[in-house]
Amino acid sequence: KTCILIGAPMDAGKSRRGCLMGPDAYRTAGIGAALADLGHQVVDIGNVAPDAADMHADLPNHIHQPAEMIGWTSSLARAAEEALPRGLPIFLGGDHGLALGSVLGAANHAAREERPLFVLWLDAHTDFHTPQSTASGNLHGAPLGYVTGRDGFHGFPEVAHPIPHENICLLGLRSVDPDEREAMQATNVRYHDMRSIDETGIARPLADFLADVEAANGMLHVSLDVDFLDPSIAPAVGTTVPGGATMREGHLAMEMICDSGLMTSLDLVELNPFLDERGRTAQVMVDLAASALGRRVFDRPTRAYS
Ligand code: DIR
Ligand code: MN
Ligand code: MN
Ligand code: MN
Repeated sequence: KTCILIGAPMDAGKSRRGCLMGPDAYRTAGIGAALADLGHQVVDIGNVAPDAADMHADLPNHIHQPAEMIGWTSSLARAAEEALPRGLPIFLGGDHGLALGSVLGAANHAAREERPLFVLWLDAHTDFHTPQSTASGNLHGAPLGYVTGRDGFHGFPEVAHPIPHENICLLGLRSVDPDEREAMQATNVRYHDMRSIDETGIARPLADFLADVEAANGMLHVSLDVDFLDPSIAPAVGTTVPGGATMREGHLAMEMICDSGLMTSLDLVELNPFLDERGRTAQVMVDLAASALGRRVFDRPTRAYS
């Protein structure tokens, strides 16, 4: 594959600073070499900047950096649309606000290809807010609200191809705000909290989802939030929540994604290198990306989950 690294040094999706150092932390941790060692062609296009944009008077006052969020959304959607015809874009975040743009661009590309887009969201949080429902004002908690076409994203690029709820699968949930919970429970989004992963394992819901992506000839965008993982193995994130995915659950999910051959774009988000020692969490994220792109101990004769 051709892996296209796209740096998104964005911090606008929340108040705590540091995620803007993420792209360079991933580069320093060797993401390029790790993917090249797996036989991929790696193109690093460097860092994207936000478009100039104005805030919109209809957005609530408590929204953090609204103009920057609008500008990042349009520039990253364009970056996604430019990269997807040439290879597999990997967005090096930056906070999860980058996914308003990366998923919007992937949805526009999939529509052009006349294929459905599916989204796998690996996160402690549902990120299903609207600008009106978010209490924090941090739009890193709103990308799934935006790309599914929820109302209230005034001034943001139009979502011409909203992702159908049934094309979305979330794994790892354990911190869901009341408004998001009500809104999500009213949909047929496939949301799996940590209890459900404890009960069934992570392989079963993921295998079911991947089988549906394949049956629909879908494209698959994977959005990996650092806080999907347990803070004991991935501490460098501003919103740690105890009780997250283990290292083995993370790698199993990534290896299954690789076996499926379905992933067409990937976000690595919410890494805050300022909260870490010696780039430990960046290294974990690079290793997970490598598993999603072919690193393994032994090959499997058939898919382990079929
Ligand atoms: C929280 C945090 N639900 C909010 N969201 C995060 O501010 O809306 N998403 N951290 O990954
Ligand atoms: Mn998130
Ligand atoms: Mn999160
Ligand atoms: Mn409007």
